[in-house]
Amino acid sequence: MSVNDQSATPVSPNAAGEAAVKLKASHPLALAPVTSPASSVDGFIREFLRELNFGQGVALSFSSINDQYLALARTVRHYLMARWLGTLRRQFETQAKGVAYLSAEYLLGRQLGNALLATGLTDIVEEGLAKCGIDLATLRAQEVEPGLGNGGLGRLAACFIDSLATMSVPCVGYGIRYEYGIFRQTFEDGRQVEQPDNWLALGSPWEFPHPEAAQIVNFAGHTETYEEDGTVRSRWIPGWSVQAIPYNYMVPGYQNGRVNTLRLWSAVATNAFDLRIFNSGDYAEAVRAQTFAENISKVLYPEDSTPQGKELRLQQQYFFVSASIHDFIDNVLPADFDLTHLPDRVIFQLNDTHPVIGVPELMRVLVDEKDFDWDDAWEITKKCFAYTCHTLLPEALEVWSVDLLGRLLPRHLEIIYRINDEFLDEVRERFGDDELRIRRMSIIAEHPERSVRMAYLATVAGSKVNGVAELHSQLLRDKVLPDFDEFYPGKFINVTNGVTPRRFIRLANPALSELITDALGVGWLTDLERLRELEPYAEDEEFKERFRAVKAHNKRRLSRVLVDRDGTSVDDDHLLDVMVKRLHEYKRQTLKLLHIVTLYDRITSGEVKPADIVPRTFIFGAKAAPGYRMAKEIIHLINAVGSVVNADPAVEGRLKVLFPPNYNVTLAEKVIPAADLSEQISLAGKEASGTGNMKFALNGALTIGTDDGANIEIRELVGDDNFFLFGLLEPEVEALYAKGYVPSSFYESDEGLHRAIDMIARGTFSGGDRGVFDGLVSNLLYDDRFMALADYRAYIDAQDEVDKAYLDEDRWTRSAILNVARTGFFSSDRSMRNYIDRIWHTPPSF
Ligand code: NBG
Repeated sequence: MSVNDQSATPVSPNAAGEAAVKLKASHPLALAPVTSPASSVDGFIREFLRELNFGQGVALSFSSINDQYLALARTVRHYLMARWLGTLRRQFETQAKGVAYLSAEYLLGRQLGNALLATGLTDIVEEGLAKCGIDLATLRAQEVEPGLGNGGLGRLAACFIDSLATMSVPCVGYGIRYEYGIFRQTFEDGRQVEQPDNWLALGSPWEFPHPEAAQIVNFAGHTETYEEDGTVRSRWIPGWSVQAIPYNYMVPGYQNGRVNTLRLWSAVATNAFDLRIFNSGDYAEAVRAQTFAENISKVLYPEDSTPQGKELRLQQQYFFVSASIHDFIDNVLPADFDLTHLPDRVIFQLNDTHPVIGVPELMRVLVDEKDFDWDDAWEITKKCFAYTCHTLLPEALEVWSVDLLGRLLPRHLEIIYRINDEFLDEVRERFGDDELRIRRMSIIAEHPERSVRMAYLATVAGSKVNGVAELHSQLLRDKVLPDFDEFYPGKFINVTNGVTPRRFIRLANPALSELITDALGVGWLTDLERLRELEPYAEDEEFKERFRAVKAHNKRRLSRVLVDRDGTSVDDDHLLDVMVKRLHEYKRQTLKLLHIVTLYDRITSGEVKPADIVPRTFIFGAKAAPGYRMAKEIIHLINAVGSVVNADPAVEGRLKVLFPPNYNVTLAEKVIPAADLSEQISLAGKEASGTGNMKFALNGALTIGTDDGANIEIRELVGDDNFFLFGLLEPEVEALYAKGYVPSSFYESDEGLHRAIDMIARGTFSGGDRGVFDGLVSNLLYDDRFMALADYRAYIDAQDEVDKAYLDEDRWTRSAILNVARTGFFSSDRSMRNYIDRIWHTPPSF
């Protein structure tokens, strides 16, 4: 069969032996091809050139890098296509229970490398392209990553769908196709400036729009009651609506022939909406309406862990959740499906509170549209949802004012009220008229304004509620939702987060992967606990030498990237000390800065000789929410300290501070494998889990960290000798708050701290201008909500221990190897197994 035949000819379902399933001719499954293109270098070249010539419309000799990248992406996706359609077909046939992962964010990272890895085509493609005179790495670098998430929460969703595909578990990821993802960060005079992230501008070869499968999503209007066969029913008369157009993305499993789907929704105006206005003759108004509708999926809110209660955000949430639930019912289930059995077919996993409006939406669909009795509908709904909480910060728990919710989604508010009434009746039945308890547990808060507590709604509706690390889950039960834990014994569980080893070890760190494979053989990438078998190699001189060579190689690779993008570099012989994560006060980038300033002070004051300091390069990577003033001041200070330190001959060759702008998944894949030291220094009890911490440990960095989030589990696994623990424990933090925390007392009593803060206040890093960092300094001295000053001395002492350990090269390498060997637990495959066994009950389907 020729190349052309293979990829272009639709095959009828009957010819493909699918007589058992009756599909409409228009059904997407009816077009499933049965073969993939040939997996040979020549076959690849033919396919690639065909895409370049006939898809992209250019000859090789005239093609740009972008042409080549797009043609390559389309060629690679052809290889996945048969598997994708096969997966969909089998899913439709078996009707096995699957996961519908509802997440407002997916921080995917680049797709090409992952698709090549999943198909096992990297070598063939590299060779084929080389024969055409093209360098694969250059084309990979051309890809703009889809930054459809802020940080850990969105990246976790991406890791989870990767694991589910790799484990052959049916899953559809549902989310929003933001036209602009997380902003592109630049610095001007050291200050963050946000630029729009126009990730779609050069083409988007990984997506498949399906306008024919659009859903209508309604908003506003009013509700009314009517009688039908003697029952009073409600209906919603919406005020306006938009269309949700699905864009499908392939989520390939790792070399297992499975491809799941990520379905992201894009908003456009409905025809009816336009027409009404067009007919009134107001063309400009009609165009405005279009823009209004399209605004819904225009931009990702750049807030991480601190949502603002903006109307457009609620619109986004309802938009994607409503479209997804309808999509599942209309397109994934067979036409005659009895929704009583919905819990046997799907579990909607709520990734934080953003999709919680899906609970009243499913109730509305069942009761108002499908004529279910309320109680029956509630029984179904409770079995169909589960909720993951990702935070402990009170300001991060979403609430929506009743006023706004009632205006935008009047029927949903009625439904929430009824859910709440019935829930509180149950509470009264159990605990009597304990009004304080009722007020505490009500889904509706009365102060400071009447509002809906989305986490409570999710807890009442969810079959399970999970936290994301042991400590977080425990605090969630004991501190955030203790009444609910008492009321629903067994509902709260822990599932510690994980990360995909495909992207964060195999793709990000090929040199380490090769070393591991040389030692263990293949198979560890889908069975990460096997890294344990590396333990004996921590004593093997040859292995240790090779391990060090891998780190050195990764540092040089990072250095080349930094030279290219920013004109900065990492010195080979420096300890590479890295803090990359969103900028947030609770994560305490300022504490890291105080350490740097202290080292700088030690040298410039003559307290220590430069030669006696372990040379370090510090790397920060962090975006601040554009409206978060203090976070932006901290960014400014990091850059200010960097400019002074990097230009001072007194510390040359000993200290260097780098802050590459626009930290994203692509940069993470270069920074993490090069790091020696991973900074995980949040105030104990504030970081729900962290996932960066896991990526560093798996790539052989040692952690300096507090007793917080998943750091605790990392330390338990790697052992105290291979982890630098410091700082207050969570109960000590609580006790200090209770006693009355006075940050200035730490400043007064610790000379090093005093000097460091004075240097900032005096203008050492702002050209002598004392005013520049006033706000930041007084915040530290008189508020310091996250107790950086209280932990300063312990942190500095722990860093001095780091220096000592680093000087003993043999000990350091041993610890680094043990970090890799003992952290296989943090594979997202393990997290997924926990969700499957304890929450979803969705076994692998084939
Ligand atoms: C974040 C937490 C992290 C955690 C990720 C993934 C939010 C609301 N939460 O600690 O801050 O690792 O979620 O669970 O973004």
